[in-house]
Amino acid sequence: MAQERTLSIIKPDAVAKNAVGDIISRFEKAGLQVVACKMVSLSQEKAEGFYAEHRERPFFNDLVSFMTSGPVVVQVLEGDNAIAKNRELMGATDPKKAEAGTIRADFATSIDANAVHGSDAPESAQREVSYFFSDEEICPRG
Ligand code: IDP
Repeated sequence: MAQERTLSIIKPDAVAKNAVGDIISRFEKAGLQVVACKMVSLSQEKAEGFYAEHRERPFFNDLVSFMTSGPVVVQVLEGDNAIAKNRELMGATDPKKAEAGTIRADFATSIDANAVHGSDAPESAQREVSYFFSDEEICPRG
């Protein structure tokens, strides 16, 4: 299987619930390695840029307000099939539709306050990782 990197964000609702450790533990137990990690408070501009592809969607302003409502933990996860594995661990966007045992089923409150973000494809993973991290900030574990 392909070694991949993906961007994960633990969103403000999950940080506020003190669920950072529980969520990272799920990544590690599934065989993903954290190769970069930081807590940041996103500016409006940074959040808008990150979600630029959703700019025309009706929920865009609410999404940006939510993502700037408190600190987030941004990480790069590395491992076999990391992009799909992370999406599987996260569960469906709407926690009501997320499979039992997934992060969103266990920690999300609603479709907007849904605990985590994960890149959805190799191209978006590459763009999103470099949106938050320089090469020097990523520490491959081998
Ligand atoms: P994803 O995070 O599962 O990849 P996307 O469709 O890319 O889902 O949407 C990005 C984020 O926008 C979601 O995680 C969620 O926070 C928010 N979002 C998506 N759809 C809705 C909606 O219908 N209402 C409110 N927020 C939404």
